[in-house]
Amino acid sequence: FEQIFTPNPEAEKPTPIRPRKGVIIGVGQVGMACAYSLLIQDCFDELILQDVAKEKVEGEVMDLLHGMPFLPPTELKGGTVADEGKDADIVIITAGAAQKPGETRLDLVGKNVNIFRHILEDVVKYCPNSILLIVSNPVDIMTYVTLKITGFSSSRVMGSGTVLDTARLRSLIGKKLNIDSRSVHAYIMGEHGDSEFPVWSMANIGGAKIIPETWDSLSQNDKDELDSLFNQVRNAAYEIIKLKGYTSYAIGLAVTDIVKAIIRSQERILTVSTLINGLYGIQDICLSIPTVVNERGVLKTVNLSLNETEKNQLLNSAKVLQEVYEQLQL
Ligand code: 6V0
Repeated sequence: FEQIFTPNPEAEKPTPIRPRKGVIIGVGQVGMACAYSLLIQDCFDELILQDVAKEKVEGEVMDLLHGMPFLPPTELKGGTVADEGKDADIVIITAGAAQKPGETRLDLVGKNVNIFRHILEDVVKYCPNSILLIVSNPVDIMTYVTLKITGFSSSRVMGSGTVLDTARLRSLIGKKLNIDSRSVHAYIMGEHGDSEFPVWSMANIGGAKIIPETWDSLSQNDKDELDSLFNQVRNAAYEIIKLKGYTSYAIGLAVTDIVKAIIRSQERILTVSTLINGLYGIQDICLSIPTVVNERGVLKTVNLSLNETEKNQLLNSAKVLQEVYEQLQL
């Protein structure tokens, strides 16, 4: 192809502006939904796909490369953190066993801890300054495991936590009230799993509280409707897995939102899973609390005035996770 261009002999070496480099480890359903979303939203200059299934990586890279003329440029390659992915800014881990119909997220712990041990050794060695974004389930446990194995500062290790569940809740409320879900402000906090809970006391639409006074002051009909919305959120993964075998698109978009908050230093408030030490009396547990995320990673958590029920729900999530930690041998 030499005849296509006339090189400028005086062209200097590329300027030292560092390209923004990301690695996705695990290119199954979730990893590829993340890759696609990250590419179309122009998040990285370089994106590396890593998986033990080498042929799958090769096929996925080929498939996506053929779409690059339709997209902003990203250098997309297969590789590992030890070669093409060395010194990445963000390493996203979606590798591991996924839930099968009927399995809870906590059922996956043993399998995924072993996979993580193997993966993290190289991450520490070759990407020592990266921010780690954990997606594999059970995500709060895997975030904690990652912190312990890597010894990274807690600002540089976060899990996707309840970012997806929060989006599910906002989307369902928006649909019910016929309001753009971006104008619905509501959080799911706690474990990304069965003990998660909605922070109804703070939920509002354009400043109007969904619960104007207390839960007890609501009519039974309203209570039932809110309970039903939350149950749809909590059971969403089970439902989707039953119907299509896995969940992918929404988590891909959620991960992209977190990556943008980091790479563009947006100071977004997101319910990522982070290490909590002291807040609400919780010690040494990773779970989701609204958190400010920027280029440094986890910058600070938002102090919400939770009501008694919500505080107890948060403590219950912490207890559920603590019980799993006690069985882990790290
Ligand atoms: P999948 O489609 O089975 O993909 C998993 C991939 O991991 C496969 O391609 C494997 O080859 C790969 N893998 C396994 N071991 C390694 C290793 N040592 N190094 C590199 N790659 C490896 O699963 P799927 O993509 O559906 O799910 C991945 C994980 O994401 C599971 O743990 C899910 O439970 C979890 N999810 C988390 C969500 C969240 O909100 N945090 C949402 C959805 C799924």
